[in-house]
Amino acid sequence: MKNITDLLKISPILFPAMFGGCIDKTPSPNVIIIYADDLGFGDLSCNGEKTVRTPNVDRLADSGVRFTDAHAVAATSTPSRYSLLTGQYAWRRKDTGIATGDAGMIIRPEQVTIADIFRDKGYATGAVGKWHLGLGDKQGTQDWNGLITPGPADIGFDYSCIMAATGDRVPCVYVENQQVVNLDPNDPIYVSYKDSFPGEPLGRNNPELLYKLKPSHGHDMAIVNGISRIGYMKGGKQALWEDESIADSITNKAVNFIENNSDKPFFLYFATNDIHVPRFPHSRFQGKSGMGHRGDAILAFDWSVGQILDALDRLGLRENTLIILSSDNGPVVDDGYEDQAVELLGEHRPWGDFRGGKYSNFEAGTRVPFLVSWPAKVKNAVSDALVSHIDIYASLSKLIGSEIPQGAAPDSRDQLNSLFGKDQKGRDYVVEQANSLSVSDGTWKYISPSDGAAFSKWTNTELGNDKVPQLYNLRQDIAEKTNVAAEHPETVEKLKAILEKEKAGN
Ligand code: NG6
Ligand code: CA
Repeated sequence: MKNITDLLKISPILFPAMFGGCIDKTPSPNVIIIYADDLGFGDLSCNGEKTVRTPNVDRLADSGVRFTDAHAVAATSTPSRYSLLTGQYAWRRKDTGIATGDAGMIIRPEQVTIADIFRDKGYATGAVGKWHLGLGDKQGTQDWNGLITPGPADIGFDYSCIMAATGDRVPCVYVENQQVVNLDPNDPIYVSYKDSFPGEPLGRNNPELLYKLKPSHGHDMAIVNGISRIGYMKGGKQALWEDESIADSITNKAVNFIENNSDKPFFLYFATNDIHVPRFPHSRFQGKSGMGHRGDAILAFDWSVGQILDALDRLGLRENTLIILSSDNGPVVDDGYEDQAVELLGEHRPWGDFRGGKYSNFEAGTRVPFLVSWPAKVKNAVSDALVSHIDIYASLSKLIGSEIPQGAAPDSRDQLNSLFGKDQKGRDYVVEQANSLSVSDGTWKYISPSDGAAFSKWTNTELGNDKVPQLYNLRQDIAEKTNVAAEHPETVEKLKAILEKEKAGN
């Protein structure tokens, strides 16, 4: 295990929790990050859409700060998660794109993550739910039938119960403390992203076996639980998850973690499977939103949030628990399965007022729901401050009085005052990653030129790629309709220079 005290080369003094510059007697808060998957700004009723009801998330919003200009670091999962946990922009590394289910662990054991910071401070640390950051040393070399290492324990998490990648990627099993749960040793698991396994049915060859969901694009390989996925898998029948109970299973694990650690400070990274594809929520949610599986998955997500809040209330921990709720990237309606999300969307606007969505350079790619609640310390407010997940690392380190070792979290800055609603301005700018890099200062948004496609017909997303520089005035044109780069060359130059400086740094 890394020893941060050694990295800092200081004596192991335990600092009391620091807050607002003075020593505070409040015991160290518990910290929970609830990280939804593909949940759009408009997918929550607290953000103003009338077409969806998320009462438990609203409960959280009513007890904290609700942000209107908060950004995930990237418009897809792996780079966003990498950046959140390491405090380093994923685009600084080439190997941080959407990971396969057999990717080696992308965060290397020697990197100091935010979980390491908490663990070093005596917190119990846990990661539950979607991982999508790779496991093991190298792609395709994991032994899924033994201890899969390196894994979450090597990057700061004492406890983990995770899905290796995503719901739509094999292996479709839970991995608890780096071992597959409920595995029958007589039925070992094999995974490949190169070759299919002879004799195993595939979505593309056996559509008659797809009794739960059929793909709309891609997702035509291994069939698990009546749904075809990305990647090939064989064996492990007893360990396979059932899609309709994923929310229950991982939420229970998260609640157990809270219960088991209620007598000491804890840090929980709870990354839900909802509302990523394949969406196949439990029967108690199916048909309840009127918007098909996608809307029902939002209800399941909301239920999970309610379970966490109820557990904290039950244990008397709510007051001194800091909860951050957000999403890894913006929304997508058809992400590869025929689940009627498009047909039943109706008036609902997952992206709110913003253009684009998941995968896009436009705002809806990274402008995500963001709530911060800590009843003991933070007042209820709405904040337009410009904030980014990149700063969660340094801000939480500050909160618990930890110093960040040299070289760790190079892009993360302390923004506690913004997160707590005291500073209404936030960052000077945020860097957004999709196909291109963009910079927004809250008023102006610059998207760097690229050769990428302007539109994805598969997901029906405006990707925001253009061969020419784009500049939008978000104050006057929140939907990024009019490129005003030609009228404001000096602003283009200014934002471009910011980006170049960021790229040259760290
Ligand atoms: C894409 C998948 C999509 C989703 C995404 C990752 C296809 C056709 N599409 O490649 O379904 O899995 O990767 O999503 O395979 S993320 O939210 O985890 O980044
Ligand atoms: Ca995602």
